[in-house]
Amino acid sequence: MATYAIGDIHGQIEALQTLIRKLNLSKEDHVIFLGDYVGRKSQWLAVLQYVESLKNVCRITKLWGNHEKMLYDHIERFKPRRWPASLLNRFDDCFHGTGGEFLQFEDPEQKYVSKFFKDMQYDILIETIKYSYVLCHALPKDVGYTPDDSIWGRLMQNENLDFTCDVAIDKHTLFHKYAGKIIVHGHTPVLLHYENNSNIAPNRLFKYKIQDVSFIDIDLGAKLFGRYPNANLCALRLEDQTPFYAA
Ligand SMILES: [Mn+2]
Repeated sequence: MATYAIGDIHGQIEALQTLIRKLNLSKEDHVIFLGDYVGRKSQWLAVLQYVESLKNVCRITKLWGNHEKMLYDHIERFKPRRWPASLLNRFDDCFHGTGGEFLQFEDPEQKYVSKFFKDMQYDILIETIKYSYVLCHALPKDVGYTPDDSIWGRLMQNENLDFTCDVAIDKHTLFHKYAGKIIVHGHTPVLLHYENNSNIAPNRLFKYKIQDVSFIDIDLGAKLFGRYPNANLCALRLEDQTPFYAA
């Protein structure tokens, strides 16, 4: 039995299928997706269908990413069969990851997408013999002042080994409740850390530590496949921290 975390897919169905084949999954295995299944101008509907089909292969847990949360919130708010172009223009900023294509959806597809989002969660605690983890898209749910803050907050280490975050977060919870634990997250492409520190490999997972909290960033910028040579997709086996890569 093995437990895997898979990072941001952003509609890259071929990379996801390549990666899944490398894992040789069986019924006892557990795969936790860290969110951001969808992405503009990508095969994201195919990704949703493929992720759902893995329920026949192993146990899966689906975490929210900010991109599908934007899509879901708009579906819930408007529930039209087709969205008028005026609405699309007005909310273009919110749709930047997803919704443009949604306008073209037929009703059964829209229902399918709504259904996919019914059994999502924000984070999950996983204990293995050696390690104590919390898995999340960007930050654990209770570190955000709202759940949505936790899927948007981008933590960046700075040169003083301190950090910055682009949303307000509950630092006390982060550094006390999660002290000694390992936060496995996506949302921030390792490429962004690499821009500050060229010793980091931009196409491999990135381990770092802030105060007593350890972090493993497994977002390898899959949305840039075809446009950036180091784009990759990563799965991390939690029992022994072995990484698997699509490319
Ligand atoms: Mn994200």
